[in-house]
Amino acid sequence: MDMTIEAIVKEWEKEAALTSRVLQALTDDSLLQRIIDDRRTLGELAWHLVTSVQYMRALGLDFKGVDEGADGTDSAYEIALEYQRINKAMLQAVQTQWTDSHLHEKQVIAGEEWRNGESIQYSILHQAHHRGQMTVLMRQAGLVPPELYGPTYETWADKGMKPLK
Ligand code: NI
Repeated sequence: MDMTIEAIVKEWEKEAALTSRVLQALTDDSLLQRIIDDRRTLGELAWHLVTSVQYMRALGLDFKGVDEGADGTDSAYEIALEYQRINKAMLQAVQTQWTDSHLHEKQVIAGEEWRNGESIQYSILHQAHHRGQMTVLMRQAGLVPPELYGPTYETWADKGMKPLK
């Protein structure tokens, strides 16, 4: 990916659309699904993707984060809505507050030097990582995950093809 605002915003929008697709497929009941007792629930992972966008403020971007004290919700609809809001606010901040040169500026994050553009790429991959976890929990909750990077079991079958093993 080019280190330009245009390229990064385009990539982010594409990946955020996939995250939104996952969030919109959740039901309120499914939010309590977890793999084992002391691990994060599907709802906690979903909320984590909302708050992880907020961390982009640590790069110097100024936009409204989640409300003070908000620690998730039991409404899948609200989580999906808040994700869309914060995502739009973050992208608007990138487009109005940064130029391409900001993407090359370095900041120390958790003891390591990161260029801002790298931090954004990392955050894009971080979302993909958690989407993967979420689609497994969705299956366990009896939901059908949406297509993300290719066909799902159901969409293979819909096309009259044998799902891959
Ligand atoms: Ni994470």
